[in-house]
Amino acid sequence: MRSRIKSILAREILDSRGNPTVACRVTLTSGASAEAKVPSGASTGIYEALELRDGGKRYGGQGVQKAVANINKEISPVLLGMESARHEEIDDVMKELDGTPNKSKLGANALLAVSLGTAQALAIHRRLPLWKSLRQTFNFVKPAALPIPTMNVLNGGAHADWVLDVQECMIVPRQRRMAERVRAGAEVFHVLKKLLKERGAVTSVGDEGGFAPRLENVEAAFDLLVAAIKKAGYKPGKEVALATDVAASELYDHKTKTYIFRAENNREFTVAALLERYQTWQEKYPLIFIEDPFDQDDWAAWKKCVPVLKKKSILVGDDFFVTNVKRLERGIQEKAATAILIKLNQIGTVSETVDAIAMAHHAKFAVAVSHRSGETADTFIADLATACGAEYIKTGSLSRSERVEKYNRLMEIEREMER
Ligand code: 2PG
Ligand code: MG
Repeated sequence: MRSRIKSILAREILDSRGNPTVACRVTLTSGASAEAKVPSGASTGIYEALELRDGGKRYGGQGVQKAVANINKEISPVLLGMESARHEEIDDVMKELDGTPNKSKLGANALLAVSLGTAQALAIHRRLPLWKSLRQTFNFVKPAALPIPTMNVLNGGAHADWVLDVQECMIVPRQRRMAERVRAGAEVFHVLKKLLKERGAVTSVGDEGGFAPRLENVEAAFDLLVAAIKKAGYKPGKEVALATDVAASELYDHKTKTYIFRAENNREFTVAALLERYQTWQEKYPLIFIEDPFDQDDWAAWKKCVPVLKKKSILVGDDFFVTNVKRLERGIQEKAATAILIKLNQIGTVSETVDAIAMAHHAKFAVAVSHRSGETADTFIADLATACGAEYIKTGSLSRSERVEKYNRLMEIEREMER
């Protein structure tokens, strides 16, 4: 009785890029109260749920006053008095109120703020760590476990003015303990900075806290990472592997049906040529994770290449699946990928996110829970990744607080799990 929703109050805040986003405080009848903050992407997939922006002059059109008003005036009155532990019901009521397939009436940013805030307030009410409370509320296929982090230490693509064609070059520390993974990641990150300085390259960081130097090509980026891993005293592959987010929807030319690497003098790749390049990467580097290797609509390419590439790497659908069970179901049926990237704001509620995770795990797909390039101090994804036993978490580099806070939370969860 004491965990019913007593009040919901949203406001406009800024994300890590200085753009407005939605924050929402949910207070329960017990007095438990939490404020959730919603992230925002830059390389957004075309099938993502809609992020409602105001348009007009304020904040260059990026304001979220409409989404905030939708929470305070439309959603809040309907949810007051509802039992916070019945999370699916709450999400269903919001979906019905919105009534559109992509949450374009009220905004996925509005729905998600309420959904996240409810889960966080309930955890406080239960006096449980969030990951434990999530396990009480939802059914997960796998036991709770800490994920392996994929850390984006070299940024490119839309996140770093196209200094590099692939959006993210990541290191993947595979130590037994989370604290050791974080330490290995940070040590490699610092050695990488030294190596860049020695070459006279810039060491300023991109949106996700990774370095954004202009490098000759993607291979040069991987070479640098392997050198940094070795110099930091780790074995490439066994102790620290590599991952990449090609974000290929951003490279795809719909007219010519080719992939254009603009930082490499507009080099054009057919699917066959791109596949060959990926295979060379797999031979040369310990590349265990390739995200969005092909365009979000290029099902033929995914289907053709995944059987070839899956022996050495997991093939992760981000823009391809957009955390959407309909797209994921097709992907599973057609064996078009082997893993899914999970982003809460691609779909807009916690329940639907959990549904996508469950479908993936049932199909033996790997799950990588992910941040967005525009982030906040909210660390919900660290708890979600642990609660669902996600194989991976992708939450940026070892700098910028909005990234590092997730790692700090994961190390805290490790201690909570040992208690
Ligand atoms: C991605 C994400 C996060 P964005 O493509 O995987 O790294 O970027 O949030 O800009 O979509
Ligand atoms: Mg991606």
